[in-house]
Amino acid sequence: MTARLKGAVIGCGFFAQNHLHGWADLDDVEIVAVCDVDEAKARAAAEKFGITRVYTSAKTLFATEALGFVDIPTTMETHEALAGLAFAHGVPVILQKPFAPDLDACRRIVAAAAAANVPLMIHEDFRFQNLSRTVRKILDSGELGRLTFGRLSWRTGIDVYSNQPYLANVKRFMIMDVGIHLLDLARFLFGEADGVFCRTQQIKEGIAGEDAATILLSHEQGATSILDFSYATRRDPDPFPQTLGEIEGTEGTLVIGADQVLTVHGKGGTRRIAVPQDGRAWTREPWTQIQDSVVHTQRHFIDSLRSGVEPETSGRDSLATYALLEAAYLSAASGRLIHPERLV
Ligand code: NAD
Ligand code: 89V
Repeated sequence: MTARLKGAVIGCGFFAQNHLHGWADLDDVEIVAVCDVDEAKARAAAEKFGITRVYTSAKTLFATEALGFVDIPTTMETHEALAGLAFAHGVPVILQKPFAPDLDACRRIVAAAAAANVPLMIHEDFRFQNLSRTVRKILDSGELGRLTFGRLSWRTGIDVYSNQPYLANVKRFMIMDVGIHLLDLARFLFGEADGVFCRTQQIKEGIAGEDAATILLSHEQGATSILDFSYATRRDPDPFPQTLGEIEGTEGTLVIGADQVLTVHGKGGTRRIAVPQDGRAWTREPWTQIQDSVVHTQRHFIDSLRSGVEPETSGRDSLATYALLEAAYLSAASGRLIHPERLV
């Protein structure tokens, strides 16, 4: 049997609970320690997941433990310092999205990982959803022909502020929180983009940033895509957290409908595909789709460490996603079409 890879989790807050469940589902991984500056959160996680060692200082964690990797599901302003500590100890890192507050910080983290020769992956999970992988397979089959158009739509009215109160106070809110997932998914499905136009809106009163945005991308291989996303949409049923949309090619169309149902229309006719969920014991609606994808993201990270192959959403690769994010904010501020830096 393959030896279990020993890891630690730094940050035991809201979303880390999914990470801890996910690691527990991987037979070839063992989380040997947790760390949180809030000791009560670290202790609660350790107790719930049967983890023996608890730290309130990442410095002490790295000085004490021999780790095969570290998972950092903290918010982005802590990432550069925490990842830097891991690199100094030669420990591979998986960092939750958003990568860092701006592209320069992302670049510094990627450069530090490269200088230390330590693997770095961004936990960008939308592309690892069962739905996204099924769509990618259909595109790879060539059934739709050459892609001409795509729309990815993510609109909800859920009260995101109760689970993640810090989102009410951030100036760069919706593109950073959800747009980043769709920008990565657009790269995954339609390829790299060389033009970005964006309009943002602040619909809810009293928050610091935008809570809705629409982005138009021109892709190098010829398709146009539209990404529209909102936390201020009143809809019944509320599709949270599903990405809906459609993809058109010269030979057919794929519609991403509610409840993970795809309708594929091609030369051979029309068919419906119901994309299954994993059926894990700990996942709960409406979060199942995202919770499943957390485990797939973790699996990909561990497989890439074991094989020595750069992960899909490595730090280096993710620079291209963050270049699109910066271009979207610049476009929204200037009203202009922006040509982002080609970073991968
Ligand atoms: P949170 O505030 O609930 O949790 C962060 C935890 O990190 C807190 O417990 C905090 O005490 C701890 N922490 C902060 N600095 C630390 C340090 N230096 N050392 C140790 N612990 C430290 O945040 P959250 O809502 O769980 O969000 C975390 C990240 O997850 C965010 O970046 C968010 O965007 C992302 N997120 C991703 C998804 C997804 O689908 N991929 C969903 C929700 C949240
Ligand atoms: O990814 C996030 O941070 C969350 C979401 C609801 C999209 O999972 O806000």
